Amino acid sequence: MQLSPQQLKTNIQFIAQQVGFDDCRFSIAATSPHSDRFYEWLAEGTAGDMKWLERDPHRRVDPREVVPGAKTVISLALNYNPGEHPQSDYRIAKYSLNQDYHDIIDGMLKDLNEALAEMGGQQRYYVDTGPILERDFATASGLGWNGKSTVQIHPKLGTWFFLCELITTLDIPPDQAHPDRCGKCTSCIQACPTNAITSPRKMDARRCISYLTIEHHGSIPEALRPLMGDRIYGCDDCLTACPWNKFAALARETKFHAKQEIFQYSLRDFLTFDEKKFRHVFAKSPIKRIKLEKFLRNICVAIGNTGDVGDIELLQATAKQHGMLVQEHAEWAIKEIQTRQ
Ligand code: B12
Ligand code: SF4
Ligand code: SF4
Repeated sequence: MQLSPQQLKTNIQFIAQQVGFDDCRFSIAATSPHSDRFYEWLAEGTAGDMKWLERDPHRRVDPREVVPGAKTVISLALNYNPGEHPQSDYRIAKYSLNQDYHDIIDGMLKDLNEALAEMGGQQRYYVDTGPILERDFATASGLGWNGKSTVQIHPKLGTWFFLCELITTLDIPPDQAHPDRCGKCTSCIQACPTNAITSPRKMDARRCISYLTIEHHGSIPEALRPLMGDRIYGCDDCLTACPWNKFAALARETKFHAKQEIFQYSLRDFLTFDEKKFRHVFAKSPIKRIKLEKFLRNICVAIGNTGDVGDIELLQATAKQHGMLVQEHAEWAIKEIQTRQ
């Protein structure tokens, strides 16, 4: 029996919930209404080292370029709110306190894709790394709205959720877009330690601590280092500031709950990590993606901002043991500590 478009929709939403997603909504596979903003952003050079964003930008703004004959984008949300964790002398973004979301969500999308294929659809599915403006299509589907921080806000989940999507040839009735509920609030813009949100819904990624600690490969610009404080992987300040997180519940997926083991270590402990230890502690974590050198670079910046003379000997030893990148940041940290004294 042929299912009606509305029956297809109800079935897909039911399966998405069974697979574990927290929300599932639909938009028409068409050019993003904000594609101009994306081209502008690229042209201004604010994407920094993320040259992969410049590859085939027309594909990123139009899902029909990715799946010929695509009719619908299915946007899905997965809550990652990791809950409370012990105190530490550093900060790591909430999304990376346990297992890598790419691995978890990929399996969930695979299940959903199989179900859609049985309904007669052809799909491509993505989480994070695919050629699609995930937040624009989530906005179009009414899943939430792009806040002034540029982060997608969900009326129930707040900011703590991942996005992913399936681009499908199935023709499914679209949902209504969600109204923008930021109102006069500017908390996220004020909370940003590096002024990376240059105006509402516009960011200079080169100033964002998430970019500097994760995506940026080389030396961190000296002017920005003091503003990074104790943040060693990602940044949550513009998310934490958002009042829409007031009722955000803990993630159902326990693999996102804060892994207590990470908090056994201090910044000084991290500085002594070698390849083997780094790979062991961050085995399933997204943190392993930045590799040891960049991790140590970030640790040096945090110690430079928060450490004391007791850290100098260890920083000197670290500078001797590692390549130019770590050496330069360790020497900077020593100077910062000495200046503070
Ligand atoms: C590149 C990237 C980054 C870069 C650049 C961030 C950025 N703001 O663009 C860096 C490394 C800095 C980054 C940081 C983070 N990221 Co990131 N990132 C991406 C990625 C891969 C592409 C984003 C992109 O295309 N940017 C281009 C710019 C131009 O897009 P934009 O800022 O969203 O601007 C658009 C809209 O604002 C819109 N627009 C403009 N004006 C208006 C007006 C209205 C009314 C509306 C509706 C829209 C609108 O037009 C613009 C063009 O499309 C996406 C995954 C994906 N494939 O989409 C994940 C993604 C956005 N990141 C994610 C996360 C979790 C983060 C961090 C929270 C991680 C952390 N804790 O450290 C931070 C948040 C920082 C922030 N304030 O955005 C999640 C966000 C989930 C959510 N709820 O929004 C995503 C979707 C990954 C995922 N699959 O879950 N990220
Ligand atoms: S993630 Fe941090 S640095 Fe980046 S825009 Fe938000 S508050 Fe600013
Ligand atoms: S902090 Fe305020 S302005 Fe920023 S995204 Fe949340 S509601 Fe919107």
